[in-house]
Amino acid sequence: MPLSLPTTMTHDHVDDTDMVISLSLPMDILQAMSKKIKLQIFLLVSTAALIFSSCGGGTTTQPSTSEPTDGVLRVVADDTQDFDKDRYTAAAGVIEIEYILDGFQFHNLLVEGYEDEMVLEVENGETSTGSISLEPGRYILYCDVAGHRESGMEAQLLVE
Ligand SMILES: [Cu+2]
Repeated sequence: MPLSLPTTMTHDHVDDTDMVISLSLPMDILQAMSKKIKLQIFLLVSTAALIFSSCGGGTTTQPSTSEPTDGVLRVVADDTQDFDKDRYTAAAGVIEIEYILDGFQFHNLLVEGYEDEMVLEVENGETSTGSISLEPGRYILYCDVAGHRESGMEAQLLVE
């Protein structure tokens, strides 16, 4: 205990060991208490941070499955003959669609029953854009290249 040393040296008539014990004991308790409090505060803060980060993570990752903020419906196709999602959503009216190819194979994108309205085609990492006017309802997006729809290039489109 470095703090108790000067007091024990100046008061030589007082028993050294008593002074050391009486001075150092409350110090130890205080230090132990403050350490405990600090630990509790640290745990509290880290727990709060964990809750906040998990909440924030949940809200930031969630919107990707729903309607994009800029109103553009993005569909990503890849060479495994699949779309990035099984279900897309869009707002009713004129829907802007961005068909992004994450690969090289030729793919197209059609809305079942509306094949005459829009056909988007991509190849070699291209992005094709188009628009289609749809009423609220459930639609099917697909690629009509032979065998692709069956392989997984089919997705739901919910128009709200
Ligand atoms: Cu395809």
